[in-house]
Amino acid sequence: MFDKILIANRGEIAMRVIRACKELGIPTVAVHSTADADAMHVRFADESVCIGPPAAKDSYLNIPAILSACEITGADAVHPGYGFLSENARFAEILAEHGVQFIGPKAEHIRLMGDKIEAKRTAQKLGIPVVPGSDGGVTSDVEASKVADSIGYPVLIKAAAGGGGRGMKVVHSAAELSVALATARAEAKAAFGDDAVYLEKYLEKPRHIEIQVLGDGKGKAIHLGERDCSLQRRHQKVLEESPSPALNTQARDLIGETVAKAMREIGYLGVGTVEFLYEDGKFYFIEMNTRIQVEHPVTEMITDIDLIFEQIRAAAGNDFTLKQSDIKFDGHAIECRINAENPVSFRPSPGKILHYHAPGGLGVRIDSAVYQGYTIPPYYDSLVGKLIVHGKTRTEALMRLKRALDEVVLDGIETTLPLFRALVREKDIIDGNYHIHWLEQFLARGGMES
Ligand code: MV4
Repeated sequence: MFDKILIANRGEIAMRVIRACKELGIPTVAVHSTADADAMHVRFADESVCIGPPAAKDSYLNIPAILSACEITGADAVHPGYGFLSENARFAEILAEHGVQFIGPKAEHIRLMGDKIEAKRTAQKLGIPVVPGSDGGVTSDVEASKVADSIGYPVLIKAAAGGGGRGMKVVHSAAELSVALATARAEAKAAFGDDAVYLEKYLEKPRHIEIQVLGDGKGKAIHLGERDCSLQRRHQKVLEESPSPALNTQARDLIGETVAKAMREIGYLGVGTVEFLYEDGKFYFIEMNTRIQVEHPVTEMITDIDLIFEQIRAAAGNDFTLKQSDIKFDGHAIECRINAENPVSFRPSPGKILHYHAPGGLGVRIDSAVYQGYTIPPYYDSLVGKLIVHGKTRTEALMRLKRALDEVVLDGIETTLPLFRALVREKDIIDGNYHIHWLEQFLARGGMES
């Protein structure tokens, strides 16, 4: 195992990694910007190093500063959390060149999945179902219109270097195609420095269902079921749950085993998430994320597997002890992302937390890094904490969520708590009857005002 782990992140995920390290008996190093001197991860780590000014590009994205912090403290591994440098293949390589282990997948797999065209091609080759579309990138109008005619309109233009919803364009008819293609290409070039785009059949009302995988990097891999993350706003997930209300055991086992087999074939190391759109009983691969995700706790709650622990074990080169048959799915979990935002306008609301009371009781988990008196700085994302509930059934989990939401006290800033208090009372949510556009439609019809 590692002698000392440096956490190249902040907020609740830094706390989550510190907790796993404490249980493993591994000392930790926090890094922080000048704006985060009072942050909880700095207090809970064994050591801390200030790595730069508030702007992320000068601190949490500052590779030389993070390397120096490893050197100064003698850390032999870095956990990147999510966001920041977590999917930066070059960072993983630079650490390796300095004798520091990146806690994440092999650099080649990070790079492969970062290119959405290559990722899709690889997925298809590995037997994972993909969205019908162009075979790789499209370069000419003629090629694009051939593909579009064969799959049928509407089609979606996506950027190879995009992902997470950035650089997409829906095209409804042949007449719009040429202009849309030129625009998408120009926008991709400006945003990512890469104008490669590809075409897909546009799915109108799918769900977003993702499969959690875990591999040892030596050809063993398992899946840990799915998370339904269909409730999103502007490509930001708002509420996630597992199991998905849309799947049965047979559908889960089939897609899970397909994905796990693919991960065995490429020798995937550590945790990963394979994202699908799910419509009319069929799965369509869209992307793979090569990092731990914000919503990983819902999987932890129903499998009783510590994903950060497994990630660290795998990165240290340990052989797999888990078998697919060891994985049992127990009950139902739901996560709410509580953001420091106005619940109607979603404008960020940083500031001082005047009163804080966390909910508790059976089946309630909070992953957060705030405390009463803490001032949320304006420089980073607005996630304040995650409320995760677990119950024997979905009904029980929802009941528990409603109860826990009413227990939270978080004063001094605006939060998205009122949104969740409204959502748990919506018939479609109670029935599990929603898709990727449901939340934006709910907000557009004034669901929060009425
Ligand atoms: C799609 C799609 C419909 N059809 N692809 C958006 C984020 C990126 N990961 C993929 N996205 C989509 N890809 C096809 N062929 C609709 C979306 C999409 C979406 C996907 C998941 C969750 C929320 C979404 C919101 C809008 C659009």
